Amino acid sequence: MWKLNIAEGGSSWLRTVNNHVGRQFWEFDSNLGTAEDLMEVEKAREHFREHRFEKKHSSDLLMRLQFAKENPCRIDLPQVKIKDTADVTEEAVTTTLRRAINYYSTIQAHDGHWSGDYGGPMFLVPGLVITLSITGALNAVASKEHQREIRRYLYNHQNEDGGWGLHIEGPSTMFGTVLNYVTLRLLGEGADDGQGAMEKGRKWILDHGGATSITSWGKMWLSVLGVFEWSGNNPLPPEIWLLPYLIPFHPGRMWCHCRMVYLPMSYLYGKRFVGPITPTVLSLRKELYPVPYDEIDWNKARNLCAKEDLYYPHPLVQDILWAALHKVVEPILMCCPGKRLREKALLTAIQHIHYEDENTRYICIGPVNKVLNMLCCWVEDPNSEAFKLHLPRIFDYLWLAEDGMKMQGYNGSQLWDTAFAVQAIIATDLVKEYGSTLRKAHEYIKNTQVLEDCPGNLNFWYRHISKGAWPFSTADHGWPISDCTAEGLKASLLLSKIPSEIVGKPLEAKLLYDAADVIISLQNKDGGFATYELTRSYRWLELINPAETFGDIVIDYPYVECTSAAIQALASFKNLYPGYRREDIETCIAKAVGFIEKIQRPDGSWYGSWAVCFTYGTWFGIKGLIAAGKTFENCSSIRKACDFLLSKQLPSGGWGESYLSCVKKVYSNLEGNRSHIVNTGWVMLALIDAGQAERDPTPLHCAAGLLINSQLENGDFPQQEIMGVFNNNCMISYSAYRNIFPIWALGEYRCRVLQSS
Ligand code: LAN
Repeated sequence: MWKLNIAEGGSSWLRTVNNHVGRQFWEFDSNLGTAEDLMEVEKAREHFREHRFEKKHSSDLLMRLQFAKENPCRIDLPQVKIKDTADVTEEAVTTTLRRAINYYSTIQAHDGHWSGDYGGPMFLVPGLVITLSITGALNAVASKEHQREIRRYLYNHQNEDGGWGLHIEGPSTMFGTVLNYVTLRLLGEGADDGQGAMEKGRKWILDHGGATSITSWGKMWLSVLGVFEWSGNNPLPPEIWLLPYLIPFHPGRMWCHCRMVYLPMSYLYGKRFVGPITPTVLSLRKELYPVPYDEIDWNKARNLCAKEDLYYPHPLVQDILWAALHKVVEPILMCCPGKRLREKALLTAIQHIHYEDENTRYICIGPVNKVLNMLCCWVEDPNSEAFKLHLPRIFDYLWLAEDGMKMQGYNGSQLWDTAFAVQAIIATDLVKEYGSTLRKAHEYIKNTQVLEDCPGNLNFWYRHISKGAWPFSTADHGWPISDCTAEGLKASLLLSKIPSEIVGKPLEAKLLYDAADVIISLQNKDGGFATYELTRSYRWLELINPAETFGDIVIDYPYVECTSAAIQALASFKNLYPGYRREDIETCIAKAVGFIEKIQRPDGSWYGSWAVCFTYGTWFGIKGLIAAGKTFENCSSIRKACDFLLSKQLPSGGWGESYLSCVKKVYSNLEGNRSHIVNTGWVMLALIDAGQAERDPTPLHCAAGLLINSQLENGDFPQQEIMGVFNNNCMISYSAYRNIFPIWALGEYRCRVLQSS
């Protein structure tokens, strides 16, 4: 049976700064599990499969089954059902909360964090499988059980029309379909699998024009595999790294995710690297195109993109730029004397790749550059230590649920979820009852702060400071993020106000100061906060975004979420430590408030970039302004925002926002006007903060009733539609939100609406 391991190393090739705290990976052990356990797992899988077209999001049941066995939950409290808003009493809410936190405590890992499924995107497994096949490491790294679970996942997420989407809930795209089809083939599936799935997938591809119209990232993957020609790619010259930093499009000025993904891509492009041509590769050349491979017009293929994939169409300047590079510059760089420059550029690129690997303990900033960097290390030297150091870190990205094994969007969301969970539990005012849960979470937060900057000259490596920051996942990952630092600091400060006999010793003041320093250092001139770094270049750079499926990737833009989180953290910090950098903090908050007000939309909402969408952004907008001391009465932004939120309440009493809100940038209800407990939680939190209870508590009572009625028999909450997003167009799962936000919202409701009325 499969087992989730927590905070374990297990390979001499693993490096760690904190004894692997937060590390999570699944392992198969055939000796584990009773027949009954296995049957339960099988039942969950079967249930998912049967309903896979209606309910595309799995419920993270395998982890839940394991924890339920390890920490049995005593629930002696009866489930509460509300028939009428008059039934929403303090007792009903408190019972619901106790049942919810009892349950949520049972799925806390022993190192204090909450694990969970951070899947969603459907283009990550292919990168891994292609890399492992090329390097010949597939069978050595992925056991047959791993491969079976990956295949299960791919089959489970094939759409009814035979294609695969960009993410689990999305319609079929060429990018998703070709890559997942190829992946199944590399995992040993025949072109005709006997069930018709492969045929249907191939039909989708051919009906939509064939693999020449895959997106640019797809072209790159197919090229390294050997089923697409490099001449059918737009150029990604590594020489860009040799340009002076003064130039606005220097990679050092780009968003770190963009920079870190295009870095290894440019290495592979510069080398025109192609893996071994195997019989499967040769066969794929026939399967993926409606015309013979030799007759494909590769020059034309450079700019093809299926309409299903096109979110960000190339502007004309881009096409001109690529054509010039392709036709004029590349030919020079590919032969003497231009070749010398190419060699130098490749050396610079691989140097930056090694720096990134070393300083993330071979986890890398994300799943895309993880596998690309690993491939580059192998291309540089197949016997290198670097390649071996990469291998065990693959498992940090793999997650298993009843829908199969997936590659996650990060090596987890450990710190982020834990910081929110702490705030949620504290908001219920049931702190004494859940002291041990909070104490463990506190340990996790303390153990996960980043204590050092990256080594060397930070400017040379284009890195911001990290010392004192919190990452999104684990200390070993270590990339600092503005709002993760803010949420980590907020949670630490709240915990420091609770007696240490209950929650353990608080973080030393020095470390809190470091965190405040990091936050202040991340403010842009306009007052806003971006994600990992300062905004280093101009918005017009988006013109050269070559990724047709993603928007807003080229620079690190300022966001309402990050800016609001920074205000909240600095405001609580100032309350507790009024002596430290007081003026800086006050100016910082004032400027941040100005930024938030400036980016509010005319309808009163804020666009949330990292979760769905206007409910999320508006929650942050309101919360930031309130934390800075604004009120409903004295701030028209808050009044407008509340009107906006109230206007979207559904007859059921909840809110339910579709991922289409993010894509179209227009508020969109879920299909059938269904409500969603996570959106409902955010809106309740926003309205309670803005004093809705004193004006008219009815909308809050209705929403609370809905949350109470949604609770499951065991105290858990149901997994509904996917709620995370990045780059406007790709969705990502936040599996802990279904527990965190109902608890947080009902907690605030209990203390600030019911108890104060
Ligand atoms: C994340 C995850 C965390 C997230 C929050 C902290 C929640 C957010 O408030 C700020 C942005 C951030 C850090 C974020 C940015 C984009 C990421 C890194 C991701 C959504 C996880 C995966 C995604 C990454 C870009 C995926 C790889 C794809 C590319 C287009 C490079």
